[in-house]
Amino acid sequence: MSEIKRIMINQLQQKFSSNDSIYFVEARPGFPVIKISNKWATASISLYGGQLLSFQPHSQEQPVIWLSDKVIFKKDKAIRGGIPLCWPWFGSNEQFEDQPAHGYARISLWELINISTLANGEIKLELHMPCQQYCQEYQNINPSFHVDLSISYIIGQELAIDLRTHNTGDTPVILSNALHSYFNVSHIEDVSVLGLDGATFIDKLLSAKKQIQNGSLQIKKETDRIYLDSNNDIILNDSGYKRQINVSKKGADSTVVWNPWQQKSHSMDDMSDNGWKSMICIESANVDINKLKLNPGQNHRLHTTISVKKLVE
Ligand code: TA6
Repeated sequence: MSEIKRIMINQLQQKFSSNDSIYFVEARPGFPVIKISNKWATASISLYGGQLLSFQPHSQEQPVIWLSDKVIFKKDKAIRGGIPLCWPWFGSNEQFEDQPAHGYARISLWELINISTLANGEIKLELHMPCQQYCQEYQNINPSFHVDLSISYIIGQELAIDLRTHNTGDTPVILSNALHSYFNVSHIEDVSVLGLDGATFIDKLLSAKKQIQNGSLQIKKETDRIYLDSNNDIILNDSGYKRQINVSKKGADSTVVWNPWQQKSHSMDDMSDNGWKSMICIESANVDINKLKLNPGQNHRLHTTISVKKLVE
């Protein structure tokens, strides 16, 4: 690890040592991770990607958020699992094909700005994405794009996330964003997704054909769907873990549902061959027809709250 990276950890420890609910580790040299443990839950957040890696309320025997057991921490590579931040585009960049998939927020090094303890013992963490490498490169090819990004996490009985985008430039910008949340499940065939009934979705595996969701969604094969104008709470019923994960959202008009299934799992170097069986992505997003247009000075907040309760059979 470079000396600069070692200093970073020491500086973080010193700057935020007053809060005894947090400490810092390195996922591997140069990849600082904030570990949180309070009266409600344990969690961890990677400064690389600015993303949450884990969340487990003390009430839960199993983690709520899934992280690959073959996760790779490597520069320019997104972390497989947790809640990667897709921004300022989703999927490939239609205008600049050589740009990284899902944008550059999830492969940038973020700064920890503040940690505070709220009245009921929840821990709030505020992070900011400085415009470095990828961001600067993107501004070089897209000079009118001057947009600032920050995120806050509140770790409590629930997990609350606010992804805030601010157009600091002098021209309108169009962008997409998503909290690409990986949820930990007992077995993909034991879960049911509610809250999408009647929504129009794009099936990315069927040449983006649009269809209407009928009732709840069960996953029986590779699934990659973008639900449009979908801002209901999404409920993930897991009969194996006898729990219900509720994903409520504001400022997120799309919902993305993804499971790679067996063959695609096998093709990914950072996912075990059986990884697909214990995860499902339910993403709070603004993509496709729900893309965002931000005028100069305008802010946007994508909010999601993740909560867990016993499944009522
Ligand atoms: O959110 C679903 C999706 O867009 C899928 O198409 C798949 O590519 C997934 O994201 C994971 O993308 P990643 O770049 O993290 O491998």
